[in-house]
Amino acid sequence: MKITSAKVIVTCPGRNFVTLKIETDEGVYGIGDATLNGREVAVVSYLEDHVIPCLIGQDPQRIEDIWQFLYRGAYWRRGPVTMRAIAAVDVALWDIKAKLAGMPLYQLLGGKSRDKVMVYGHANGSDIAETVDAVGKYIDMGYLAVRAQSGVPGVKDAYGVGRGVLHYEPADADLPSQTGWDTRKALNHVPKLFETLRDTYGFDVHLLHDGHHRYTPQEAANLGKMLEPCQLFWLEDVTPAENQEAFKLIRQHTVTPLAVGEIFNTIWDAKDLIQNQLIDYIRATIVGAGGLTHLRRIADLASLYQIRTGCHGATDLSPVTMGTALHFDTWVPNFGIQEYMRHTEETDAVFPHDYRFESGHLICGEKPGHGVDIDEELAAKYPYSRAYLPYTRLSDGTVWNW
Ligand code: GCO
Ligand code: MG
Repeated sequence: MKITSAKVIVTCPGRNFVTLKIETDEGVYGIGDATLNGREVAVVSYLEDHVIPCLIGQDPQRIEDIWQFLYRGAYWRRGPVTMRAIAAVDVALWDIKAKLAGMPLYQLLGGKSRDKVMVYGHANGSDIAETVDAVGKYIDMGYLAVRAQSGVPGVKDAYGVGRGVLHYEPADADLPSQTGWDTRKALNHVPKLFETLRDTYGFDVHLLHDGHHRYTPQEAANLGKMLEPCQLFWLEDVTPAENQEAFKLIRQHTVTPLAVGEIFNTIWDAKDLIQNQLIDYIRATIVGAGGLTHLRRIADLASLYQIRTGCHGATDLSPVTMGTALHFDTWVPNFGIQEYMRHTEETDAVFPHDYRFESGHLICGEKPGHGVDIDEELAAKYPYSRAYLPYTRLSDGTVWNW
C-alpha cells in the first residue's frame, strides 16, 4: 500500500484551522489536525515544504516508522511547529489504519475503558456575579465540571473572559492585542470567586481554574493554598513549566490538584513533573504532542505515578483533534477529564463528525476511523485570515506571560 498524495487544507470558519489529508493507492484517505493558534502558516510550510515530499510512496500502515523518521530524521527535534506537523501525519495514518480495519479508532488502541467521557466547559464573566451565573448555565446544560474565569477588578482584559456563554476565542486580532495583568489583584480576587461559587452551588460540581502561566512559584503556592477550602478539581498552568522543578515549591505548600501541559509538545516537557509526582493531570494533546503515537507514551508514563489525563480541548483544536481525543479518552486507563469548548456551527459544518454531547459527557462515534471528515468545498469558502493570540504586560509595562 502506498501514499499517493497529501495536501494541507487551511480554512477559517470563524477561526483558522490547518488540516492534512493523506490519500493512498487503495482509495482510503485519512485526515489530521495541524492547527497552531497564531502560527498556523508556519506549520503549513513545514508540512508542504518539508514533510509531504517525504511521504509520497511510503506505506501508510507503517505509522511508528514514519513517526520515528519525521522525529529523528528532522535532526532539529521537538517544538510546537515540528510536533504539530508530525501529529497531523500520525493522526491521518491512524485514521487510515482504522478505516482499513473497519473499526472505530478506540478499538485499535485496546477497546473501551469507559462508555463516555466526562468533559468540562468554560464559564466566564466580567465579574463574580456574571461568572456565577455562567457556571449555573453550564450546570443547567448538564455539565458535571466547569472551568470558571472572571474579570479581575482593575485588570484590563483579564484572561479567559470571552464574549458570550458558549464560545471563547482568544485569537482576536490581525496583530497581537495587548492585555493587562496584576498578580496581587488576582490573588485578592480568585479565592472570592470560588468561595462564592461553592456557597452558590455546593461541592458536587467539579470546579476548575486556569492560572494561564501568570504566577511565580511562590504566588502559585499561595493561590493553591488559599483555594484549598474550595476543593478545586484542578488549578491549571499556575506557573510556567519550562522549569519543571518549580512545581516542587508549589507541591510543598498546597494539596490543590495541579494540571499542566497544553503547551507541551513531547514527553520530555513532562518527564520530571510526572516522575516526581509534581502534577495530578497531564494536559498534553493529540495535536500538540506528536499525535496519538506519542500521547499514548506520555499517558503510559503518567499512569505509573497515578497521574491522569486532562487533554486540552479549546476551540483552536479542530474537531479532528476532538474526535481523535475522544477515541484516546475512551481507551486510556488513566483518564481524568476532557476539556470541551464547543465549536461554532460553521466549524462543525466544515468538519462533520459523529461524536456527541450527553449529560456532561462526550461519546465518540462507531464509524471506522476517528469519525471526523472535512468538507473541502465548504472549507474553501473560508479563506485564511491571520489572527494572533494576545500578549500581556504588567502595569509597569513589563511583558508578562499571557
Ligand atoms: C485552555 C487554554 C486556552 C488557550 C488557547 C490558546 O485551557 O483552554 O488555556 O484558553 O489560551 O487554547 O490558543
Ligand atoms: Mg489552559
